[in-house]
Amino acid sequence: MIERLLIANRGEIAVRVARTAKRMGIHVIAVYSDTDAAAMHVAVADEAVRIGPDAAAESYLNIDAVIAAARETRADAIHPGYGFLSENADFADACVAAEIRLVGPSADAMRAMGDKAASKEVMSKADVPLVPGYHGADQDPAMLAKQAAEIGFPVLIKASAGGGGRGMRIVESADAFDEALAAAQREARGAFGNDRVLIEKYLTTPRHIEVQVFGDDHGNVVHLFERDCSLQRRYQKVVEEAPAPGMRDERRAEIGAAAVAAARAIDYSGAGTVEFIVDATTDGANGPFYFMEMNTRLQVEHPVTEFITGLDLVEWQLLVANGEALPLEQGDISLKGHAIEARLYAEDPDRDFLPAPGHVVAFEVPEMGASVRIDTGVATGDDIAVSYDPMIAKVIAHGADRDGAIAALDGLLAALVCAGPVTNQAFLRRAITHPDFVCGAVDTGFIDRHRDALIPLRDGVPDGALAAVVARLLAQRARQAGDQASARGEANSPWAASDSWRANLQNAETLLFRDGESEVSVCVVHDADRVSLTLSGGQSVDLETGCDGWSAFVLGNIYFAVAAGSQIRLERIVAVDEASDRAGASGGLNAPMPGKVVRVMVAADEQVSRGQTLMVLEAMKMEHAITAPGDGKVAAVFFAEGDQVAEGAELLQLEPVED
Ligand code: MV4
Repeated sequence: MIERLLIANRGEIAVRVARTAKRMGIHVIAVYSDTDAAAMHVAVADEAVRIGPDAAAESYLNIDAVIAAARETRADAIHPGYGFLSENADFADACVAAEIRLVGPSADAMRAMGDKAASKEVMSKADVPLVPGYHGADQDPAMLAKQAAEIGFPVLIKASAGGGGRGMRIVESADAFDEALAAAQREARGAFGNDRVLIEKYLTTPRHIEVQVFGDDHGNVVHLFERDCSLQRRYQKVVEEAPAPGMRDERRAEIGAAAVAAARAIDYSGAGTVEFIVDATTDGANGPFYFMEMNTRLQVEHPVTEFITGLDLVEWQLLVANGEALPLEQGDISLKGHAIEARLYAEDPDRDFLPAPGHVVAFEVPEMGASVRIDTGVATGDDIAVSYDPMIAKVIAHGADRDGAIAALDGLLAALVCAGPVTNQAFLRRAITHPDFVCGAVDTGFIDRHRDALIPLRDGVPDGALAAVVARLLAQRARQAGDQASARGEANSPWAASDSWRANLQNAETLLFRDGESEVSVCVVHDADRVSLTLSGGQSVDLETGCDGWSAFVLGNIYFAVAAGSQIRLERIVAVDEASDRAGASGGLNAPMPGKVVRVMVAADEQVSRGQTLMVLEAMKMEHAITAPGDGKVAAVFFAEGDQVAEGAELLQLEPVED
């Protein structure tokens, strides 16, 4: 019986695995890199071990460090989660050598499925359908060209060792073949150190449909139905659902049986996923299906399967690792309702979904219920690190039917507050409410095809967002004024009153913000009993009633307005006269962007004058000076030269000069 489980992972999956393990009475051991020392996955564990610095190669991918941590903590099993070491056969061997159970399949099963051409050979022998193609060892270019012609154009050349679209080339006609082959081989050699390729008939409208399978060490194999993961960008999934929209029960039974045959062909034990590609040209999810690859681990999107089956897949993994038989037979497993998962990423849809790591200023999760679930390893105040995957959370909803699931997921995405990093939150809402998604017309081209509708250009800053930002700014000033007053022992002074934040009450003040490339100005008008804004369009907005559902968060001089899953980032442009207006500079100075500290020019207790350069950051190959906003004294310096800093990180603390 597993009593002490080490989880060799981080983030939401480590938190997820810990939840079930603890419920089963298992002692949970976390591992962490330096940057993760205070992460949620460490906090939820019973015990935690540092395994190395931030670089994954030196921590979460370091087999020796993980095994040493397991030995040191007397773990009797290791759960690898997904990614990192989860499909690493050498790691599986190392676990065997250390006499620690790995919650996962054998090293042999991992090796059998690790190479695309080899895995297709195994599946072909087991009568699992394959895309018409060639996956032999003979790589003579003339022979490959002949194979392509026999298959019929268009064909797809794929790297045998590949993944993630690298080393892949579509070839439309015979005369383009030789050049495409050379390019695919070059790319494969560079990416995988192996230039072997396979050639397949190219499907122009494919769906990615995968089947969850489970095996045990007693010869039982079952499937837990399929998931449709067709919504992808950069060959990475963003929305996954179960069951596949429009798939008929008969086809469901066929694809499930094919997946079970695939797992049996390699004596599979534990949780696995058999990926198929479905030709959705004429009959949607019911088109012909072909084996693509098998993933020998638990997958990111397992929660949708848990929702429709009512099962806990991590519990099943732990039971199988204990040597027990699967808890249910195929006939006892039934499908209920529909579930959809959306992956919330720190990435910028406007920049082709480039990762956008940053500081999480606010992460507020709505109340969970029986049909909604958010899996995350992130909390307010965390940084989405550059070193790892930028996924923030998985947002999942279950409904009696697909429409119910869409409505519940959209409501959940609208209620979730995530301020700070640029995210795909608004994009996700648009994707799952797009008419084509709602009617089940999904395929792998969905996001590209609907790019304009899913990623619209924003036209200015909504009045409500601006009102929320100004309200936040005024509240902050009032609090600071109050703090200064109470520090002077003047609890009831006018400084403490929020409606008169300055002794010399100004009737009107212009605030300036940067919104991307453009500037936004707003005039704040203080009347006797109310504050209103005059916007650049001339319209007047009452500060108290005009926020229109927006709320705002602040980090240094950057304001984040959020409403219903959308976020607007405004950078305050502080006029020089306000800085000199203050008695002195005081408070924190924050990094305006993620970067590296290249120079630290002051030390604690040093007197500084307004405009003096205190620190130099390097970001995106450019240097940015951090200067003193006024005369003061350095209270603390939080970083040294060479340190990496997250956006918004407090760099130095200044205090006013004593009179
Ligand atoms: C294909 C295909 C069309 N025809 N194979 C992309 C990544 C790799 N895992 C398999 N991929 C594809 N293989 C044939 N014969 C189209 C894709 C493909 C794709 C597949 C699943 C999900 C998203 C995709 C996006 C573009 C292309």
